[in-house]
Amino acid sequence: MTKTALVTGATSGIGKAMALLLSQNGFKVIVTGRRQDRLKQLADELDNNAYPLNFDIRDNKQVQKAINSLPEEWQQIDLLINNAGLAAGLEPLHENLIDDWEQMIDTNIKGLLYITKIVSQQMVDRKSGQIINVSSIAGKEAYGKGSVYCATKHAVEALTKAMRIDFNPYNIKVGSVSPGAVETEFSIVRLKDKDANKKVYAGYEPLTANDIAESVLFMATRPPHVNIADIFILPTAQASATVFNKKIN
Ligand code: NDP
Ligand code: 8X3
Repeated sequence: MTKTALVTGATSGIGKAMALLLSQNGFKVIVTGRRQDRLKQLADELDNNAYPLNFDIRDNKQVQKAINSLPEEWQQIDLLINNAGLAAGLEPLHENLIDDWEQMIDTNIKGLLYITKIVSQQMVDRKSGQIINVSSIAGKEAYGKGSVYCATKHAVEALTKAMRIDFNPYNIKVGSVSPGAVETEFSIVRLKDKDANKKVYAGYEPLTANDIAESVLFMATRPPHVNIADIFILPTAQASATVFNKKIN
């Protein structure tokens, strides 16, 4: 039977790559994000196998309205991928903008919770389903100038572990994928600089969004008795959050 995946943050980067790869591998995909034009373009690209849902994940009312608006044939969600997220700012804590804190906490933690609550309810009722949270190396290490982003991803790690326990009686698989540096729009958003990628990824080969999508596809296609709890994936040139083998002339 065709499975339906819901990928949050599918307008760009890792989420978009996951939506494309899952679709190529037989999943129907609900794609979400704030940028309506990109959602429409992606849904067109995926033909009839995608359904666009346009909402800001920080607003629980919008999340509820969007999920409740799904047509009948899209209502059963077998796989939820909590990918929407961001880092905002890269400064020591005392220099951070409070607005950046709010945006990261509201998106990476509260947004993930809002959509998980409504989608997990149907999985609990059916006693089946899978949830994959996109964590980060920042969920495993804390680094300077990244305090609140690291805190949000540490929260994602804690939520993943607790959700696996809460949903254990209901046959729901819960796991995470935890990437190191992936070249997407992440650094452009974080540094509020359209040329950020030229600096951040200079001198080494970062991961691509598709590298992460391949790991997620693997997790999503294991047999029923296998739950991959976490895939921690780094560029070969990256040894920790701050140690890179950079070749810069
Ligand atoms: P991108 O900036 O390319 O993509 C982020 C996605 O999140 C976009 O689709 C964006 O959609 C969506 N999003 C952000 N805020 C909201 C919101 N308020 N409501 C709905 N959607 C939102 O970055 P990545 O693809 O790199 O990031 C995806 C995930 O991967 C994030 O959780 C990030 O923390 C994590 N990650 C990234 C790494 C990296 O090095 N790139 C490494 C480890 C983890 P839109 O703007 O249209 O709303
Ligand atoms: C993104 C990777 O190292 O910028 O989660 O925190 S890092």
